[in-house]
Amino acid sequence: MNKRFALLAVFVVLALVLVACGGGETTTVTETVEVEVTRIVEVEVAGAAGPAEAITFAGGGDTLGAVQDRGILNCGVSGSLLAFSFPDEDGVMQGFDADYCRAVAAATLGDAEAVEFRSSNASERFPILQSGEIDVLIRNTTWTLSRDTSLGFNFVPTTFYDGQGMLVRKDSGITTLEDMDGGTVCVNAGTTTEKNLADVFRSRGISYETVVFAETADVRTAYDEGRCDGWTTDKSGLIANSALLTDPENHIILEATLSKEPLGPLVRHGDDNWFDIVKWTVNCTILAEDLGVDSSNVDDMLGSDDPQVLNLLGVEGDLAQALGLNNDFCYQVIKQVGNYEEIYNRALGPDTAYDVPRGLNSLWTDGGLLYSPPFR
Ligand SMILES: N[C@@H](CCC(=O)N[C@@H](CS)C(=O)NCC(=O)O)C(=O)O
Repeated sequence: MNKRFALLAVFVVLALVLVACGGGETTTVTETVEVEVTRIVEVEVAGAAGPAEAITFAGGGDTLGAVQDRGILNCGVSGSLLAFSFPDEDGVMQGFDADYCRAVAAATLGDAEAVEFRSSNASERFPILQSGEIDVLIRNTTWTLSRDTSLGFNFVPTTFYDGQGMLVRKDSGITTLEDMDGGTVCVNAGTTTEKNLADVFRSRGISYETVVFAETADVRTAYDEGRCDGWTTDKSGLIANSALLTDPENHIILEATLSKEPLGPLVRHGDDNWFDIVKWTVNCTILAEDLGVDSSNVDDMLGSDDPQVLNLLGVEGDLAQALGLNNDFCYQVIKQVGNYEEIYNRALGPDTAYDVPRGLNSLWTDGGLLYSPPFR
């Protein structure tokens, strides 16, 4: 038991006043949750629509110590987004985001399966991270300025570069956003999606009405039943979700991309060490792909002649000690979960129903945006 940060299981009633994603609106959320509190930090949140409000959240402290004492990583996911986090027929959470939860567990606990997945809709996801109910949120969440600052989070390097798209029925005759003038659009509440839709349609002079739901299943049903002309969200979400429509082949995603949606893990403000750990876990998966290290050859790679590989896998040096981790943390990630390419392909690659081209999610050497700083 870490004496410095002995954990207390307490009931905390939190009245959180949050700036809705993208700013401009405020949402009042009252939550009663059981949380493990290491230290309480008071922060001022400057809401876009009013004076600064005080929120209390379980920030700071020793998240690594808490995770290791617990022996389990509490990881927030969507839980209802195919390819990213969705339970399989045995109830096991699968997908790209779920595997990044496993990567953090492998790095910090040496066991990729030591994860408690906490499902959340778009509006719940931030309160459960602020309250300490989860240690990290890995839930197709877009890195924005307001989330990175006033909401009190730190985003690690992006794991999936996405953009907002629009799904329409093939027989609707709609081929451009302008064709949607006067129409209706189905959208998820509490997302960047709502705000981007308003910005793009206003700037292009397109009039429209929204039909808004908290749960994606309700958005999908409404669109499927013809209550909306279009359904807008991250393109990855449209690709995955459209598989659940009654007639998936009768719909198309328009060419237009309405926004940039850099998706990736985030942690609370106030614990730089934990921020570094999640950040270098992601970097480990990217650099491993870059150096040709994967789960099938990682044991052989322990005998590599390449000093970069030896540093990455912790065979030489003691870089991981500065993170408070074992020197083999990245070895464990690659051995148990795989490098970026393996994680991507398992969820979205050519052998899946989605077959999403890597595009911006290629390594920098292949014209993409994935680039890990050195393990030095
Ligand atoms: N990336 C956007 C949108 C994220 C989002 O919540 N998308 C919906 C539609 S794909 C979703 O994840 N739904 C699954 C769920 O509600 O669990 C954001 O961060 O605001």
